Amino acid sequence: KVKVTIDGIQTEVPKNSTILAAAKSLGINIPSLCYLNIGSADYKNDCASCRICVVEVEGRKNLAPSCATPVFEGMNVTTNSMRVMHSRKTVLELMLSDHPKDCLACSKSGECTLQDLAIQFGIREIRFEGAESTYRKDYSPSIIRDMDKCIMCRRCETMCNKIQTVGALSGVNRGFEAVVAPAFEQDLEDSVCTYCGQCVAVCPVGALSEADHTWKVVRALANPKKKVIVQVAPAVRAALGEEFGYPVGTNVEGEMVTALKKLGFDGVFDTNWAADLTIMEEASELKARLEKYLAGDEKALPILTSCCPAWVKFIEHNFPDMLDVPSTAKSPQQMFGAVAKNIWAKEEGINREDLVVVSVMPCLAKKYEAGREEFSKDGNPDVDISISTRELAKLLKQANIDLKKLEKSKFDAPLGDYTGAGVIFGRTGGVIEAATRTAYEWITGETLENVNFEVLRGYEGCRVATVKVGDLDLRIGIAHGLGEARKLLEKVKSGEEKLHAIEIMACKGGCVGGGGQPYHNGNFEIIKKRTEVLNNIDENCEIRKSHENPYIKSIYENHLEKPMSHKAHEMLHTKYFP
Ligand code: HC1
Ligand code: SF4
Repeated sequence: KVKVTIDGIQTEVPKNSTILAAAKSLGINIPSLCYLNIGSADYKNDCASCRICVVEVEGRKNLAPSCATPVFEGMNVTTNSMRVMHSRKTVLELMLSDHPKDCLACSKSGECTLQDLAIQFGIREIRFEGAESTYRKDYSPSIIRDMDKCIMCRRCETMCNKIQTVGALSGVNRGFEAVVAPAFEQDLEDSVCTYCGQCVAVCPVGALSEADHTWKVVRALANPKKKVIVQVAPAVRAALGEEFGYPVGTNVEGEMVTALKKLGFDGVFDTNWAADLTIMEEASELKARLEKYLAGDEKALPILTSCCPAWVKFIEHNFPDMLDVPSTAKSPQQMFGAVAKNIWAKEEGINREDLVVVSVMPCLAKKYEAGREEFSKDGNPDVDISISTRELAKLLKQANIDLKKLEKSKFDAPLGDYTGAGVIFGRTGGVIEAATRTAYEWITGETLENVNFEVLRGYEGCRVATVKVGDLDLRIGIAHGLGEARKLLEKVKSGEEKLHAIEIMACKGGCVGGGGQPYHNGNFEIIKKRTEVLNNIDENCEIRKSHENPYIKSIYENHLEKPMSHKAHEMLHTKYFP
């Protein structure tokens, strides 16, 4: 520990602390912009490019960026001298000099850190007349890049390169021409981007935002010729409340269902239900591949989960020789769409073309997934429109629907009834835990008494655990965050790690930390609280194994015969493309 004095207050802090962290421990919040720390040293952007967090250090001539300056014994820091405040304000004014002034119409208005700082520092005029850059906007299926708004904070680069190891974004050009872009300034759509949306999640301004589809939903709802139904992903209910002033970690499922009914959807259903269906197919596939493996076909395992579309795009780009490893089961979003359009619509007497399936997802890659060609029939997609948790919040606010004023209600039957196994899909380790609950019973023929596989839980980026299934020690790997996924897959590929089953989610924490969730600004504690919401729902579900879901059973009896049947294959499975 070292003794430091900050704004006249003495304290002791760990040796390697930065001034920013030391000040925070005293309750002094030094304003910052580019800095980002989501709980670990390798999950950090401390390039000190913005210079908003500068402070005075006694004995040092120049102001020091507090995010990147370590403390030393006897250090004396002033965070609020006239010189510091003047410097911060000037830096802000310089940033604003070439920043577009269309704040009113910006996608980030109201949630922009630069705007917040301009308010905090009372900027009333921009003293420096600067030229403004004029990059073309880049529209991809999931993400819009508006680089005129980029302040070169490098958060997206850190996220994409260091944490996700995708390498889709980096700084190109020099001086005024400098911009963060894919290689050769190509469009995101032509790059290796996975649409994980994590760059959007950390962009402090409006340079990166989701492709906003809220008005597509409004138009569909207003069209009297269309029946419009909605499915909501597991993780949405654990975070939507944050946009309406609920404490972080509040389950707003009931209020959310009421809100969606008020918006006018003809059916309010749950992706959790389809997650149960996914488990039926995935657990069957695991069992079948395990049998082959035990009969000597070493290549039959490991099996990889395939419900995360950013992860799927990542393996297609980066491990094209491993495309026989993921389960062929479609994601719950797509299984829901396929069942809704091919079975439910028929039962309800609705033509496929007259049914609009909307999904609310914590994820931006789900927009891209919904648009993949293999998930449509004669040009009509199984899922028509996908919006994020943030977009749903905006839509509800535009429609004067305040979640806090609503009673709870229940999802519509039958595509709304789910088990505890379905809801934990939304957190890291949940998909494989759900699959294990079902596979255990199918492989051993015994009833699983304790469904909580604690060994599969936790927040470590990459973890390996062994689960006893009868005589078999099933070795399971779990990774969240694409960087961790890459490391794990490389070990599997080289033979260093021998696993039977693997779950990969592109975002830290799984879907609860998805790129379409309310901004958490690098605070992993928020992601943990959302995780607890899903675990609590699971704990309180009467049925906690997917194969015991009554409507799942009946859909096989009436339409799909059994998991992995020819019909199930046609409707619920997919292919991957290098
Ligand atoms: Fe997910 Fe999934 S859990 S991918 O994380 O398999 O997005 O929540 O909807 O499809 O169910 C996301 C969440 C979601 C799918 C499910
Ligand atoms: Fe990189 Fe993900 Fe952003 Fe694409 S969406 S640029 S992969 S961080």
